[in-house]
Amino acid sequence: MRAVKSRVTDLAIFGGTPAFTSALHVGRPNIGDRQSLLRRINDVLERKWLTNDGPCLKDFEQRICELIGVRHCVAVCNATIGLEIAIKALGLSGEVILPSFTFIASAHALRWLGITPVFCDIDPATHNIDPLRVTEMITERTTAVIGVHVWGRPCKIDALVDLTRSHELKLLFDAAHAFGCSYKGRMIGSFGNAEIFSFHATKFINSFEGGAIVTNDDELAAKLRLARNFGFAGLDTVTSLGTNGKMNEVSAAMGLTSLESLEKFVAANYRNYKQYQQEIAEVSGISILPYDEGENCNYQYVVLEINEDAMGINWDELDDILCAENVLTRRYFYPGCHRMEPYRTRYAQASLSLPETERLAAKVLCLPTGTAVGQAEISTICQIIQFIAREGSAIKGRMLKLPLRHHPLKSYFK
Ligand code: T4K
Repeated sequence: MRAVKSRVTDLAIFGGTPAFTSALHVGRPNIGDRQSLLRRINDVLERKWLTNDGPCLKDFEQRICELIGVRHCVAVCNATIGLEIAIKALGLSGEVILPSFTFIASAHALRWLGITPVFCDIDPATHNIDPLRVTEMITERTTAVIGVHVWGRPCKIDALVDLTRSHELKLLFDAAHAFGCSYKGRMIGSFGNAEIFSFHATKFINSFEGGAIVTNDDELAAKLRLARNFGFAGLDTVTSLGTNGKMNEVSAAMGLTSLESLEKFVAANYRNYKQYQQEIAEVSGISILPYDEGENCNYQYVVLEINEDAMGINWDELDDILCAENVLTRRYFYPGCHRMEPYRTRYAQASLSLPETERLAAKVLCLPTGTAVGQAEISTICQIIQFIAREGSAIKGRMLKLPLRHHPLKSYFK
């Protein structure tokens, strides 16, 4: 077989031909059975019941309760609104502790409600909030901790439950990545006061846009349902403050259709993860974040950690090189929420207490996976990575001379 790249100048970043003619994305949506989706949408149109507690929504919520083994599922228009509704319904105020190594929505949901996010460092082995560090961040203003199950790998839930219980704090989980995953054999979704899933287009189960708050607390669930629908308790009775967090019927139809293909999507993600793992295993300077195969897992992120000393180039350079080949890797969650506005200006000292977050954010890259990526494409990506690792120092030398980097996503945001 002809090598994908045999000379450094074959790399597209140095003028060679890109390995792929069209872009491979991280987060390309999985599409379930089209006929099934179109049938459902047709039914929605026939019923002329497009939103507000429709039959698709009820069915979707019921299916999630069964799958997760949780009493209540309140589906919402996206996970960010889901977080906001849950935060409000739990009466959080003052300060809430959460990791900085997460998508910005986790922090924004708090700040949007006038609550101060207090960023806590992570355990570099798990990429999740470090319970030992949480204790140090608790003050008299702290009302809750939000754990984020980053990449679908569960937080140290037992430790977080113990410490929030002993300090009488609420415990929420941002489970945006963790639908279909388990912790000690129990499905994510039934821990803490509530957990929030995302069904955004880029998630392995999607409802175009969407999310769900799940809880075993009956009283909280009733509050969440009211809050999702402006606080309406009857046709013309509003009993509390609320917002519009409703999921529409077409989204719920897509969610139901996605759920039907859940096993197929997980199988594709697992196959991709194992192939990347095998083909990158021998590459020095790169490791793939492992998943606990003894648990349920959605394998929706393939996460690389790059060791610059061993590889010769850093994660940002690898990102640029792969993007030039049309492999649109993502640097999630660089540079960390604390280095983004409005937090960067308000908490200028935050990085001092977040050394692990800073180190990790500058070495993590996510690779394309999901049903849109095939075995041949992964082989090509791995061959390019192997080549880059072999030629690391020669590539580094040339990169330094480049006048301009060609990252399509980075230039889009400039
Ligand atoms: N908490 C956590 C821990 C989260 O990760 C997220 C969201 C949330 C809370 C909030 O959930 P939602 O409110 O969104 O339900 C993406 C997603 O937009 C975001 O939902 C997700 N996390 C985050 C990790 O990733 P971006 O900025 O990378 O999205 P975007 O639009 O650049 O999409 C990524 C790639 O996917 C693109 O290169 C193209 C491809 N794509 C995207 C869409 C939307 C497609 O091929 N088709 C599509 O329809 O944030």
